[in-house]
Amino acid sequence: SNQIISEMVKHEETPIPCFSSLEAVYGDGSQLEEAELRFDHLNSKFLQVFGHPPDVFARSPGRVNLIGEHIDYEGYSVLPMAIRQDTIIAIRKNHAQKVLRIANVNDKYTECTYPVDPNQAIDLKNHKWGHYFICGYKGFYEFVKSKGVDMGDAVGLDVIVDGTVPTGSGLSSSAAFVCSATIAIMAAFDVNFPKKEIAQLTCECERHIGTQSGGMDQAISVMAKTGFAELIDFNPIRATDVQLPAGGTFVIAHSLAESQKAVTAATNYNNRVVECRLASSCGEGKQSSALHLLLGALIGTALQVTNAYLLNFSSIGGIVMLILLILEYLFQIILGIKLGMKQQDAISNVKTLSDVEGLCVSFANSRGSSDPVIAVKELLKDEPYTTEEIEAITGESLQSIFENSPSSLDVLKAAEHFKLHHRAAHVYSEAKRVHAFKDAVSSDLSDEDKLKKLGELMNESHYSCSVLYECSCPELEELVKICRDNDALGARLTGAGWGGCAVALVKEATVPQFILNLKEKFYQSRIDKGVIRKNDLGLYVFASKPSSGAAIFKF
Ligand code: NG1
Ligand code: MG
Repeated sequence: SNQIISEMVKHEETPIPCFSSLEAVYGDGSQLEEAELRFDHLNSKFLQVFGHPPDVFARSPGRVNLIGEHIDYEGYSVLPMAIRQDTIIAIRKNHAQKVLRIANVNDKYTECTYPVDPNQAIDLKNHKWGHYFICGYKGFYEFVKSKGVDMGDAVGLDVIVDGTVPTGSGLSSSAAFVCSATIAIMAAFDVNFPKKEIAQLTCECERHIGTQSGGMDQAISVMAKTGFAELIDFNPIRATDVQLPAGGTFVIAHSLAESQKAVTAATNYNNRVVECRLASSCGEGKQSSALHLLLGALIGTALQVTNAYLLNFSSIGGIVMLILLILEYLFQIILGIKLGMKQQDAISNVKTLSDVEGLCVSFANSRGSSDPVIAVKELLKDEPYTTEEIEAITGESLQSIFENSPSSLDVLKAAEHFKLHHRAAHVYSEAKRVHAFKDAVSSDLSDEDKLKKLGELMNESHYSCSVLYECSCPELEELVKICRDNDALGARLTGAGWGGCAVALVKEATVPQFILNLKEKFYQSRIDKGVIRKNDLGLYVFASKPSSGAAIFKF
């Protein structure tokens, strides 16, 4: 196992591989043929648009998340695998023209031009597909600057993009684009870095589009290995290979509802990030936090319960117990401060639900459990919190708490209330399911029993996403139900949700029949209505094997 560990470390420490032929990434089958066509086409399109061939290419894949949804930005591990669909970018430095020209092989995406200034602001109110390239561009310059590398004067870049990851589908077309852009820019400038640094860098890059992303998509896109799913840990980013049990296949199926996260961020994705932050911490460097929030909620709950007890004159023991708990809780904070932690530090260091897990666990422990979900149940009320209620607890206005985060302020504008209890309950329970999934894979159960267990965990994950996190939609609910009714061992939405794909775990031998059933029961009516074309079905429902990560090509 020492050898395995050292290989693991080596993998993350290695730079993005550079190949002079396609086989290393695309194998030698039909995928290779398809890739050869795409690279030829990119080359000739490049010549046609820019009048000369590209210097270098970079590719980065999309991903399907098997389990661990909406918890990466809360600091918890997730378990995705790369899919074969990817974004390929051809690039060349252009010293003659001080402009970034971003074209696409697909005419649907018209050429975008941007200035070469790495400090340019991205016009978020006016969303354009090329913005994703600029995410990589800005992030690249910030990164090299932080490393003390002098890039000299900015030069023009000629770029053509070819992406096959379906957009708005929860398969991370955005990360495939941002990662391939960043890596193409690196390759054009002839620099390379360890994969784990690029995973971190590309995660930060994508935040320039205005989503407060966690790092899952970029991490798997950069660090994936053929044949393995990866357990991705954060802070620091790490990838551990997960060999899935034999006999099972993951089938990806599109609900045909498109989820445009860059456009709906304020009400969907960023809203949940903000809710989690409020559930755990209200402070970006401010004196308000989880500690206040949990404490306020605790006292609130205690008073409520105490009132109830007093009303029916029973259970003096219950009151004593509650008072003890409050004292214990206060004691923890005071202890922290007495042990040398400044109050402000104790408070402002809490940003995510994983930061307060320790506190939750010790609270739960006092109740004879080690489950943070128990603490959430008792400390955060079931009903949504209003802004006024939260401000009463934190003693500070939400506007001022989030004053440095414009995208959070957009969330506050759009939100009526905050479902702290439900969101936190999802995050803590989902985090546990990821580890249960990983443990089942490496247990000594038979492959068949392992697959059964993985399927159950996927079903539980979907329930939690749908009911507690409310990131599903009617089309996904229908599709997941059809998957289960047709013998999937488990099925769930994948990616951010609110549309996009479901992933189903299916016994390998039954995959063709399963796909036929989905076609008949879900897609046929949509074909009849003209929503999709029959010939395109293969784009919307397909079996997927774990594919390889990002690469550079220089021929
Ligand atoms: P998708 O579905 O690819 O947009 C998003 C986030 C992930 C993760 C998932 C939910 C970005 C780039 N990606 O993925 O980090 O939070 O939602 O698990 O925002
Ligand atoms: Mg995305």
